[in-house]
Amino acid sequence: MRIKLINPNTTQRMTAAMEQCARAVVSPGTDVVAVSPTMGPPSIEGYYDEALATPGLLAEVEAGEREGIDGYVIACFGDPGLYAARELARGPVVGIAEAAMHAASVLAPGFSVVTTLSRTRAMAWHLAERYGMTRFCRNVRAIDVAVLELDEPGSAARRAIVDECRRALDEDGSDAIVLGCAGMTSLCAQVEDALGVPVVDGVTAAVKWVEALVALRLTTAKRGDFARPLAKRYDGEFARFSPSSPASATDTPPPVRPLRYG
Ligand code: 2AL
Repeated sequence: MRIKLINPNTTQRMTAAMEQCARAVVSPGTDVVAVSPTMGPPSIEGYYDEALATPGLLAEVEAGEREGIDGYVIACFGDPGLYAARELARGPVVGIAEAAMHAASVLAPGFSVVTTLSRTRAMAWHLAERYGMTRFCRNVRAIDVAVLELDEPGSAARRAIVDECRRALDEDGSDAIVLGCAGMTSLCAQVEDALGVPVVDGVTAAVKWVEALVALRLTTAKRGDFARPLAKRYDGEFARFSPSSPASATDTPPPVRPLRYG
């Protein structure tokens, strides 16, 4: 199977780091294709960044449908464009915040999210509400390190994350941590070793979830809210995003694949 991991920001080194972590967790026979759009913000740190990252992300999903991709991961903690991507995709689409929060909710009675900038804390709370996770999400904390500073040489990010996680465990009544940025993926194992509690990275959690759904031959429902967008002509620079007619090849049902275990 082929899973497309889309980093909706344009920073290739982040995409490459995520690809490495994703490839380390998938089963033999699963290929992870990691991409970032050619247009959009280099990091996503607010609603405006999210909005302008979304067209490039959706173009990658539409291209994936032509490439025969089986499922998608949206690898940014705001899960930008998640529902729009589901309208385009035949296979499952999972966001990393969605995957990480759901995973943490079965590992511990309560978790804290530790994210990058304070300004994105409310975004994470909105996602917890959207996913029915407020029962489990005890707090959303920020280290106030910008996304692109996380992996800078000599960055104090790992130390800042561990310190904030310790405060979360002491003060929030949480027993697990959700890492609140795709740029934290490669730090996950070190943070978990330092803390001794479950630390969930959404990139790897989402990749394994998509892999499981595809192995179960489950696809995105094409009745109702996630049906293909209605065909119409968009104006101006968005003309190339105009949804095609519902009778297009992308609406033919997926081929039935045999169930495969192992
Ligand atoms: C993110 C993320 O995961 N990638 C990005 O560019 N911004 N989210 C965040 N809260 O820092």
